[in-house]
Amino acid sequence: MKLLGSVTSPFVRKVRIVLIEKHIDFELVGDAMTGDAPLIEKHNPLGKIPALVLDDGLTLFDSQVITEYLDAISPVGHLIPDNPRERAVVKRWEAMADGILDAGVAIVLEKRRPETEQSPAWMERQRGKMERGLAQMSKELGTRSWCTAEALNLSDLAAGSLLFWLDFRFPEWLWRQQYPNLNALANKLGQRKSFKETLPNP
Ligand SMILES: N[C@@H](CCC(=O)N[C@@H](CS)C(=O)NCC(=O)O)C(=O)O
Repeated sequence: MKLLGSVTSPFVRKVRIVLIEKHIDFELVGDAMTGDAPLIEKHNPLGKIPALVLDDGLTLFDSQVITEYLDAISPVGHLIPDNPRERAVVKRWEAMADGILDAGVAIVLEKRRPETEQSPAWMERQRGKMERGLAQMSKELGTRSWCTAEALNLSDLAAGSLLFWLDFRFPEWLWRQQYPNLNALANKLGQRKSFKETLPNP
């Protein structure tokens, strides 16, 4: 299977981390967004990365569909619980982390527009989603070792993809000091092979 993406996208990183954690072979096509007619548009009409092209040609998107599929095709390192409520709680964490990323990506893109066309009020609204989302994550993590269970699962991997992306794109945000429990979680995740092998600046 081929993963279409870029090395800096946090959504692509989450999928790469899941692939590595589950020992699934894949080929990363890291320039799927570049050029006038980016490759991604041939595979995902929405023009967003990641997209996973399966060996039979079916393309899967978005990242939450892909992570669920990957967990289902291999029993190795089960990442999404079978119990409906536990499953929903894990998926909710993934939605929360991805939602914070959506707001963050929107701010990054807005800042790339000419300054006169930027909307400070709109960016402030996105920032509010990020601030509230991170506060909620910290509150729900509390003193636990992992986000939702006694062992690592998809909720932790999604949270980690978000947290390291904050370091990368919002270095001025001292979230590690603000939320020591999220800092401890990130430090623990950062030791894993899957995170070490997917750094945005290898
Ligand atoms: N909900 C999507 C979000 C993906 C996304 O926003 N990817 C960004 C890159 S980080 C993108 O492709 N943006 C291009 C665009 O929106 O046109 C997912 O989880 O896969």
